[in-house]
Amino acid sequence: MRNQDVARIFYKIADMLEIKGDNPFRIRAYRRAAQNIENLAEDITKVINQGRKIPGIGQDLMQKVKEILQTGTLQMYEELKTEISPGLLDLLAIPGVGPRTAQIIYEHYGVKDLDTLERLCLEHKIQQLPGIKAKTEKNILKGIQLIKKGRERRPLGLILPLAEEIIAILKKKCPVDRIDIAGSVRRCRETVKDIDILICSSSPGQVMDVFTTLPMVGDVIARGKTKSSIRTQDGLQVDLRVVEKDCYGAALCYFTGSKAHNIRMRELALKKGLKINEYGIFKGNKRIGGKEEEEVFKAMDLPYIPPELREDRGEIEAAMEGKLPQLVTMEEIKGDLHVHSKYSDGAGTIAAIAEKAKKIGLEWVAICDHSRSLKVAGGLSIEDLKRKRQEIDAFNRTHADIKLLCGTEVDILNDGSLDYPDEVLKLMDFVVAAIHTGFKQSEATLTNRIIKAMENPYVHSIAHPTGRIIGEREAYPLNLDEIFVKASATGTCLEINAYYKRLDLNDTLSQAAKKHGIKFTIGTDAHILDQMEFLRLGVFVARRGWLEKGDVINTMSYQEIMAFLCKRKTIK
Ligand code: DGT
Ligand code: CA
Repeated sequence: MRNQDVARIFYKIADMLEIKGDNPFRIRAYRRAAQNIENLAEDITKVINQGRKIPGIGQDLMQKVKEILQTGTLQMYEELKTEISPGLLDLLAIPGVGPRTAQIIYEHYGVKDLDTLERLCLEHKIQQLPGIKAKTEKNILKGIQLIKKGRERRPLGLILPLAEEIIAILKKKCPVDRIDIAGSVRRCRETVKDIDILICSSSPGQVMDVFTTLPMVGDVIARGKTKSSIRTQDGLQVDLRVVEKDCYGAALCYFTGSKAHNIRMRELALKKGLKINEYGIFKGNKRIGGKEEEEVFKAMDLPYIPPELREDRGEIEAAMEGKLPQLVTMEEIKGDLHVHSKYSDGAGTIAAIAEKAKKIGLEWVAICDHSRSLKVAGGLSIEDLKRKRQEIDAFNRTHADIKLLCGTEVDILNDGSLDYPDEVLKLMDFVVAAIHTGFKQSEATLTNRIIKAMENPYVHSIAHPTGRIIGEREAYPLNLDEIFVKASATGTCLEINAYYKRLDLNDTLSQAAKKHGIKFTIGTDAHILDQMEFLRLGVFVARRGWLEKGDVINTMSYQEIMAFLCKRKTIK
């Protein structure tokens, strides 16, 4: 149980007592206790076990804290909950709704869900209630929208730059010994709930001042000595924890998670007679380490496990057996295998794409435009494609420091045939085939379309194989086992599309595909130059999928990849 969980129970009790019209002093005592527990610099269990006092918490409340720690809840809290209707409790959970307002709304409308309350606010029915001002109604609406937004998980590609910006400002404006992003952002999950940051500084007060007044702050949720939380104007929560130097590694491990990984690590520690938590590694009461993250793994005779693997998907077992993968790195990536140019619906000229690729540090880039039947996306006629081939050849003759591959993202038509004949595909350095139509077809039809495309000797890879779009569209139905078997048999690669809303294949499917010996292509699917910077997101997916350098053909030099792609073309 974390300090925050204990505090939450006390806050709820205060709200419920207020609804019941209890003694204001008693209500205030619970709120103050909740605040103090939240701001406690140490684990509350430890403080209680050592018989120490917590400011603002007398004997009676102390007894209640102990009961929560022992049983996970409080009898009095459970009883109160039965006295107050759940609908009313739900209303209380909305920021901007205090106990009095909740009660008035509930009495008049008996509101049970957010959508109904939102509708009532929009119809200005709430401000017609006695004692509720127009401003309160507006705040409630804001609160509902925040809750709704907060329920969503957001794409990493949008959140990571924000997290990096916050880190940069903190580094610039405060004395910083160490600072790291933790949580799901550090593990590079495709979507995240919030941003967790750890910092070690000689001036924590200053850190909190800067953090709570960052330009992107919408609301300050809490400001404490060791932890503060803000919500950005966009409704995203960011938690910042100040950590002592000696605990930094242990805290970073703990707050990086995942929770499932942490639980397994703690179990393993117990077996070894050790205890690990966010404050360090302990043997009995003796602290034996925790300054560096590596120490935590070392204490358990494990090699360092990269954050992307910490999901309890076999990484601890692999570490024990010395079988952790040597994950592919961004530095090893030499090229991007899917960029659109002005020839189809991209914004950049061939030269501008090449320039951007050079800036990113790439050696080569494959320009893959849409094929002729995809008219909405400016699909190329065969003549245009031939013209593009000539322009790229001319470019390559005059440029030594960056090379272009002439590619196409060829449509897999409804019957599984391809949108260009083989004689045309043959002219390309790289062919990635994709489904852009007929998403509503049956699993068998969609699977067969992809299988047929893989049987074509000129198709090197399948673009965004499952078609899902994060937060917008589910994957279409496919028999992936069959697809993996076929990809492996034909030597067809599968794409990890690095566009922030696609990330398809995803991490777990890439891990499964790798077991079939399949190789991967990473492509940003960039339609504007800046989107080429999404490349690292594809690498994150690859890393979370346990892929190594040899699994991803983007790690090949220009000569190597040209040789590899040519070989594939002559298989059949
Ligand atoms: P998210 O925010 O849902 O995208 O995912 P996380 O993993 O960032 O989750 P979050 O922000 O709730 O917590 C950050 C880390 O703190 C989490 O990865 C592991 C650690 N943590 C949180 N709650 C617990 C817990 O109850 N037990 C343990 N062992 N670790 C926890
Ligand atoms: Ca998080």
